[in-house]
Formats: sequence, C-alpha cells, structure tokens
Amino acid sequence: MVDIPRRSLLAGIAALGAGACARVSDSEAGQSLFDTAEDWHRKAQRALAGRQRLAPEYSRADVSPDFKGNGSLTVDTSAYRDELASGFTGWRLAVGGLVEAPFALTMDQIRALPQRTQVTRHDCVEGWSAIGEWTGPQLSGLLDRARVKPEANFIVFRCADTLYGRDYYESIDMVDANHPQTIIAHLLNGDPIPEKNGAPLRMRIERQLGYKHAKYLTGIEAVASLDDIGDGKGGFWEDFGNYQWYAGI
Ligand SMILES: Nc1nc2c(c(=O)[nH]1)N[C@H]1C(S)=C(S)[C@@H](COP(=O)(O)O)O[C@H]1N2
Ligand SMILES: [Mo]
Repeated sequence: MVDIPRRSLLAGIAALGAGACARVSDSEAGQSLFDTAEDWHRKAQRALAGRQRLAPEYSRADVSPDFKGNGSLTVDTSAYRDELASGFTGWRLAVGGLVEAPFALTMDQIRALPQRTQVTRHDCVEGWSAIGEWTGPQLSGLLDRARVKPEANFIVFRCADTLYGRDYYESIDMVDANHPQTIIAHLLNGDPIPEKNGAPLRMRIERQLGYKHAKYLTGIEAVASLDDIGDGKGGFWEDFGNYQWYAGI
C-alpha cells in the first residue's frame, strides 16, 4: 500500500488554488499539470480509503486458547508490581502534547467510556499469529476530547517498560489514530489484560503488525514530528533499524 504523505497532498492541492488554476489552465502545460494533480488527488483518495478499511474480525469461537506474550512480559519496577497487586488503582493514562485540553484517566474512567469489542488476529513480524477479543475505548474519542491541534501529525504511545535499557514507545499517523479499530484495550477475551500481554492497558492498531501495539500504556501524545523522540524513527524497533515505521497489513 502506498502511503501518501498528507502534507504533500495538501501542498499539491494548495498549489492549484483558484488563482494559480486560472493562470495555468490556459496553457497546455498548465492543463497537463492540472490533470496530473487531479490524478494525484484521486490516487490519494483511493489510498486513504484503503487505509481506512477494517481489519478482518473473527468470532469468539476463533479465539486462541493462549495469547502468546512477546517482547516485554512485565515491567520490572516495584511501582508496577505494586500496581499489579492493587488492581491498577493508581494507574493513569495521560493524554497530552499538541492538544487544547490535556487530561489523565484512571482505569475506572477508562472502563466508563463507550467501548468497542473486536475479535482480531495479531500478526507478529517474528512469524506467529494469535486471535483475541479486545475491548476498550476508541483512541479517536480520547483525541476528540483532548482537541488535537491542527499542527499535530502523529500520535506517540508511551509505555512503562524498558527493553535492552530503552523505553519502549511507538507512533502512528492520524489515519490510523482515527481508525475505528484503533482502541485502548483493557480486556482480553473479557478479562483484564494479563501481565504478559501489557496490563493494564495496551494499544490495538489492527491494520498494522504486532510491534506497533504498545503495551503497558501510560501516555498518548500528539506531536508534529517524530524527530526528537527516541532516535527519531518513530518507535522502539524502528530506532534499532530492524523494522519499518509503517507496518501495514
Ligand atoms: N511496551 C511494549 N509494547 C510492545 C512490546 C514490548 O516489548 N513492549 N512488544 C511488541 C511486539 S513485537 C508484539 S508482537 C506485541 C506482543 O503482544 P503480546 O505480548 O500481547 O503478544 O506487543 C508489542 N508491543
Ligand atoms: Mo512482534
């Protein structure tokens, strides 16, 4: 799938603003520029429609008996062990960055939001898959509430764990952030998410590979650029140079 940068699409359309259009469309070169840009716009629309497609959903009967844990299987801090023991009563999910109205939610507040439940297949780049039923609020609802500023281009996910001494993090663009199946899950197969699978909160970004689905989620940040986060490649594994930032499936 071709990923058409939103910025260049908008720039292309802006370049064809009314004034410019009247001027260039008189010449043959102008007309062909217009055709090309129209073509570009049509292709961009088609690519966007592709990005908005739903991932396949399965029935509860298809759920894998044990959803494998991968990468970090816990958070190795006493603060996390205390939270785990107390049922995550002190856990907070912070929503901030380039937003008008930052806020933080407790687990009770997250459970009280409108919920989406979806049975989907998780595909890890290492070559295994598992089907699980995930429940939680849609990310788009939280972003609407925070009122994301127009200059934000990406959503960054902050996690409580470290792997090889670095903070795990991930990021997605606004198309995936507003995808209906992008949810902040707190239930797996109807139960609180197990420790190994990212308790108490983990992302589900169903049109992308497993490493994008940040576990042990503590924060959601709207940003204009990924350059100043980690090594600037948009995610923990991306920074290592192993995997692509866009992991569409
Ligand atoms: N915070 C955090 N999120 C993470 C990881 C991790 O190590 N830490 N591993 C990623 C990878 S590679 C995969 S395949 C999935 C694994 O999710 P699971 O443990 O529920 O199978 O989580 C992803 N999200
Ligand atoms: Mo993975």
